[in-house]
Amino acid sequence: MYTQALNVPESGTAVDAGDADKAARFQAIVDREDKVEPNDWMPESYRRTLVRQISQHAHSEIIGMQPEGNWITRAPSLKRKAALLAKVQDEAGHGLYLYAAAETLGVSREELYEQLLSGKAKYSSIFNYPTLTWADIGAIGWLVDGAAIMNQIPLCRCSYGPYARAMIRICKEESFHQRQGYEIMATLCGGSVKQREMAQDALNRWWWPSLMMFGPSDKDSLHSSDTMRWKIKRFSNDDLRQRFVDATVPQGRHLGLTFPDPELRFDEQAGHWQFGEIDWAEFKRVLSGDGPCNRQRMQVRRELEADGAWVREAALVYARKQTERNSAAKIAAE
Ligand code: BYC
Repeated sequence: MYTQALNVPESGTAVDAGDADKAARFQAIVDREDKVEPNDWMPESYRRTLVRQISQHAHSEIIGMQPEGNWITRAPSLKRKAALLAKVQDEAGHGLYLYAAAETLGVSREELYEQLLSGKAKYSSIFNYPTLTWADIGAIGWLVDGAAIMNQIPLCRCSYGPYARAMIRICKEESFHQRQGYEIMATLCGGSVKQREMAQDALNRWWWPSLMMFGPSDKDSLHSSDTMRWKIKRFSNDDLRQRFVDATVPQGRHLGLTFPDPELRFDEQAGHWQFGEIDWAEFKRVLSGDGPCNRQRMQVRRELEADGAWVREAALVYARKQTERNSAAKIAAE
């Protein structure tokens, strides 16, 4: 397809076509909903945007293991422990598919890790909040994975093939995560007064940070116009945030919970739940590294990176020895 038309020198097209032609043909591919694949010609800005978004998404999955990992040893039953352990392992898997998708754009995994560890690359603001009680694990599943699904289902139709394909499996797993979170909340809400209070407290603390996951308001979003033109993003930050609120408020009310927003009300005419103003100063603070847990998250990540160094070294030495052994065997057989 596109690769054949533009990148394969024998066709002559790539050599002859000017950049403007290539860009127009690229946009035509995007507009007719074909997928762009790794060897296809793409504008440098498209490639850079994808590396930025996919790698930040991958970092979010990996850092996102920390707040939940905090409760694996303290889960209230064997069943809950097994489910949480599986969920945290799923997040690691998501991170790895996404790093692999980013690598198809010509960036190495080491570079991406380095960008995370140096603070150059962001990860989702939501993972800079602490998990204080078991109910937080329910709230994360219900709200954080719920927000993730709302944002990520449209990414299954993203114009870049490897990212779109990775998202299909990720979304299936996120749906299961969301359900297990809601089920934890439902169990707590059907329990003792103390358990209900714990669920309400978790909702109070996670509600606003969950709304911030969708990013700045449309008027302040830096990248949306490009990413929507390129069909990386299909809906704006504010549209997705509204969809999330509309889907989630009835779920919370069904559990008998209240939302920490005095301005929340259903607008019959618009058919949407209206909500109050997000604290954008807090959002900016968290993004700039000054949230409740930013330092702790990065310190843990750095320690894990250092602790794992011997595994990476051992794997490289083993791979080198295997190659040497194979070539020695080949020479002997000749
Ligand atoms: N947190 O122009 P904008 C998960 C940054 S993983 C931090 O609107 P864009 C899960 C943004 O990067 C959840 N930074 O950007 C895991 C940009 O900064 P740079 C992660 C944020 O890219 C484990 C600047 O603000 N999901 O669900 O068009 C367990 C301007 O924003 C945030 C993804 O990564 C934020 N909340 O839109 C459970 C999904 N918001 O890069 C669950 C893929 C914005 O210029 N990503 N920024 O330095 C996306 O869909 C988009 O990148 C975003 C932002 C909607 C997040």
